[in-house]
Formats: sequence, C-alpha cells, structure tokens
Amino acid sequence: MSLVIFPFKQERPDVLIANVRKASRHARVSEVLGIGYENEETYRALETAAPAIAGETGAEINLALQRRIGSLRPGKGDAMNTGLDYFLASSHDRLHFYDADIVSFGEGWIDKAETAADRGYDVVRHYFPRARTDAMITWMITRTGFSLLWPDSELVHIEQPLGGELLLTRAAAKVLVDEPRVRAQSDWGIDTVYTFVLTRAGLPLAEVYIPEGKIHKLYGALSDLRTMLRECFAAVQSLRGLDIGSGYGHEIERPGPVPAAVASQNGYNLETTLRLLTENWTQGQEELLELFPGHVRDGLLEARTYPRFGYMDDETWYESYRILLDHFDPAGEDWAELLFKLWVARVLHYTANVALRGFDFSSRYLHDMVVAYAKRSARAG
Ligand code: GDX
Ligand code: MG
Repeated sequence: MSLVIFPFKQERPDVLIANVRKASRHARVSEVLGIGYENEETYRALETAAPAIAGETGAEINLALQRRIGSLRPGKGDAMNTGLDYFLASSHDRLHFYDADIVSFGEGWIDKAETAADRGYDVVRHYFPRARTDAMITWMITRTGFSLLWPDSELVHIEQPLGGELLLTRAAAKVLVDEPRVRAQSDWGIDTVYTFVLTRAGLPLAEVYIPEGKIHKLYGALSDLRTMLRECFAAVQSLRGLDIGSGYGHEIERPGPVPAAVASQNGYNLETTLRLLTENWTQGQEELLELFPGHVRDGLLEARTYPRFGYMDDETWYESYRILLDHFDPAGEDWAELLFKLWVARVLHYTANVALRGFDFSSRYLHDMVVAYAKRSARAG
C-alpha cells in the first residue's frame, strides 16, 4: 500500500483539505500525511478535518511538523526529508509527494504513478503542460545547468527536474536517505538534489504526463522567486564536479494536447518585472559585473536607468552561466541580486523574442536550447 505526503506552509486550508480527501479515497492509498512548517492556521484546519476524512474514506490521516534535518535555510527540503524518514519507518511500499496548493490535483495523478510503478519503475515523476513563461527557473537554471555540467547524462532529458510531484519506492527512498547531501539540503534546492542523486543511482525512471496541468498558487512578479532562484542555482553549483555516468534512457509518456487555458496563459507581470532591472543596485554588484563579458556588463549597467535586456540571448546566457558557476557565492547578497538581475534579463529576452511567437514555438525552442547547450558543453569538454 502507499503513503501520500503533502508538505505545506501556509496554504489555503480548503485546497489542502480537498487534496487530502482526494488522495485518501484512492484504493492504493492507506495513509495520507501532511507535513507542516509550523502549527498555524492551515495545520489546525487539517487537524480538525482529519477525523471526518478518515471516517469517510477508511484511510489514516496524520499530521507532523517538519524536523530540523539539514544545514541550510529550513524549508521544503526539511519537510521532504522528514517525510522520507517517516515512510521508511512505516510498512508502506510506495511514497507519493504532492504540493499542497494544487487545485487541479486528482486521483488520476496517483493512478498514473502507481501504474508506472507496477511496471517496475522505482521513480515516477509527474510532468505537465506549463504556460510558456512559467517554469523559468526550471529551464534557465536547472535544465541549463544540467546540460552544461552533465551533457551526456540522463539529466539533460528530464522534463521537470524541479517538480514536487513524484513517487518513490522504498529502494529509491533508501538511496536518498543514505546520501549526506540530500540530508543537508533543507531549502528549495531539495528537488535538484533528489533528481541528481536518483539519476546517479541509475534507478529506473518514468515520467507521466498530466494533461490537465498543474494549476496552483501563482506568483505576482518574478521578484517573489528570488529566494527559490538563489537556492536552486546554489544547489546546481554545489553538485559541480560530481560524476553521474552517462544516459541510460528513461520512459517519458508522450505529451497530449495542451489545454487552451495553459496555451494562452502568461506566467508573470511584464511591467513590474521590467522595473526589477533598474532597482536595488549596489557598488558591489557593479564590481562583480567586471567578471562578465563586455556586452553583458555594459547592457546590465545601462539597465540601472533603462531596463535593457537585448544582449541576453541563448549564447550569452551560456557564457554568463559558466561564469556564475565559477564565481557565484551562495552566501553573498550582491551575488544573489546580480544572479537575479541576469536571470530577469534572460527571461525578458526569451519573452520578447520567443514566447511572443506562441506556445508550440516556445516549447520547441526551450527543448532545443538545452540539447544545444549539452552538445556545446560536450564539445568544449
Ligand atoms: N513543510 C513545508 N515547509 N512546506 C513547504 C515549505 C516549507 O518550508 N515551503 C514550501 N512548502 C510547500 C508548499 O506549501 C507547497 O505545498 C509546496 O511546498 C511547494 O511550494 P510552492 O510555494 O507551491 O512552490 P512552487 O513555486 O509551486 O514550486 C513547486 O514547483 C517548483 C517547480 O515545479 O518548478 C515546488 O515543488 C518547487 O520545489 C519546484 O521547484
Ligand atoms: Mg505551488
């Protein structure tokens, strides 16, 4: 039987409770566990609702607070690692993780993962159609970094390496628990490190396609993603130099038609984002820019008064990323802000030159971009 875990931190209680109910109705699920960041309103709402859901569905519903396991900012990583320990101490065969804020979640998500696991996969990841300007950390940070650093590996081909929706068997959970890097990664870098460590272990991997998409709490401006960006980049950088082996092939379910709502959606507010390039400048950032090619330095410096981004094409992003890998200091505030500005410029360039051309064009472009990065990096050696 399976355990479903929802890590959560101040979410809409009605959304979390509805998701717990849906998961607990599934025939394969005998327990649902919510792992909260702290005992606040969402936590207490689930606590109150749990006995009724258990009565209705026959599944056990439990709550826990995340334990302090890692050494970075206490965040989603501690919650997921708390979940892994709970799972391995239980008698369940399989563990599912899902984000708590998904309004399109359904029993079908569990079905798809269970069916793939029945066919022998130890790791099953869900992937989704996403708005063409969504997933910009996934594409520009994680997938780009994986292509640069491990161009011959399976990592290049994983659709959503940051997705929080996945199934693990006991064997897969054991691999994660035994890896000190995983234990240390208490922040947003957790998804990156899970993906890396599971791939390095060569565990059979399937990705299943969820056609209705992941509809969840949206961010207002790109600035809300600052911390996630910094921690996801630092996680990739921390793995640099590790051996992963070459690609072993994994099953990817073919994507189906994309819902009109996803195909037409824009992921962020352009007007508020443009201003981000002009704000929060320090002398320290200006000095760090000396490390970058002349056109990046000059372009970004001009953005102090006018939001310029025309220089940040895919080639320039590749070069800038290499420099970031060599020099970025995860503890440095000037570095965090400079990384953020470079990434904003890259996202704006992509929006103006690619995303405007439509959903299919953008999807092809992004897939081609990471494969081209991998080829270029493999040639460079
Ligand atoms: N217990 C706990 N503690 N839960 C947390 C914490 C924390 O510190 N931080 C976030 N969560 C929960 C949150 O309530 C939600 O259920 C889930 O983790 C994901 O957080 P959310 O704010 O919805 O993040 P977002 O932007 O939707 O990101 C998710 O997708 C990204 C992606 O697919 O690109 C999340 O799974 C990311 O890890 C992933 O990178
Ligand atoms: Mg979310």
